[in-house]
Amino acid sequence: MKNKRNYASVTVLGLGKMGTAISRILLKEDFQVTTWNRTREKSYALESEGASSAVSIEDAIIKSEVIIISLLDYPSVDALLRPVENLMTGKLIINLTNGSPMQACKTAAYMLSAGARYLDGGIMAIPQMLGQREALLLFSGSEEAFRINEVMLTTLGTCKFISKEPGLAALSDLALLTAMYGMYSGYLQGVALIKSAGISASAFTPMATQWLQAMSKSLSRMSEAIDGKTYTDNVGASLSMQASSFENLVDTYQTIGIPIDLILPLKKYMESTVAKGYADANFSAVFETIKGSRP
Ligand code: FVH
Repeated sequence: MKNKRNYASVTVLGLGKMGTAISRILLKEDFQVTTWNRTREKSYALESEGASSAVSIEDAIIKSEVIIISLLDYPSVDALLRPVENLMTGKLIINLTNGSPMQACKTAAYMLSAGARYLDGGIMAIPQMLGQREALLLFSGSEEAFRINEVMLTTLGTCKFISKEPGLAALSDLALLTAMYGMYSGYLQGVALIKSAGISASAFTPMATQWLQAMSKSLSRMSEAIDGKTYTDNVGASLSMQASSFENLVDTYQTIGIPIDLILPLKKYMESTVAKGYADANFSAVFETIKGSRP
């Protein structure tokens, strides 16, 4: 096992819910943690747990070789760090702020030109999950910096290096969030239907969980069908059948008078995929209608 403490101190910029959770885990793992937050009061609790609060952003950067950033958004990161670029030489910047791939690439470029190494990260976890294996952290940028700091980063969760291309952790993060929002919107739409019959969300949820867990197993088969364009192999539920039964779903919501806006767009995509000749394919063929111009 590599030594976790191969540098004196880690600085955490941003003590929102996530930055506070990150600092707390690093403290528990015996790292020397320096913190900085725009609103000073948020650092008091961590001070009593052993963190040292920087008196200024300059002080926060000077104190450590490794700077972890967890701010609300990239404009806040840029506004904070652009004026102190001259202090970045030799530092490793690990930016865990959520953003777009374009923002990540832009920030990587100015950090590199300021003489820093840059790792962009996406956290696929809520603060309460941090420090557990279920928390997934995605990284892109300097692979060397990732490998050197992997032991420290792994104290936060399961870490995966995606690519040297700095924007790809952010892109992967957004793709995973897309999948999560699809699940949440389907769940909420289903709750709206079930509650119209006086059945509680709590009674519905164990059934929904069992169903979604079972169906999540089909994702790997879908991925194979998409990558290999083998949409008609081993079809258990044809797209034309699913497009037909989707009518029942729409009819029921409309009759009861519940808006179906969250999932109604699927109807159009299923129908146009069938019209393209994929009637006998499985559901993954809808990808052929939603994909961009890239293969
Ligand atoms: N919380 C979560 O579940 C998700 C999990 C996945 C990753 N996200 C991203 O993590 C970033 C931080 O999220 P957060 O939950 O910690 O957010 P807040 O609790 O709202 O804290 C925001 C911090 O950002 C500071 N801040 C905001 N604007 C500025 C600014 N212009 N200059 C300097 N600092 C700024 C704010 O400071 P203050 O309000 O306490 O003074 C907080 O430290 C985020 O990208 C999530 O998408 C979290």
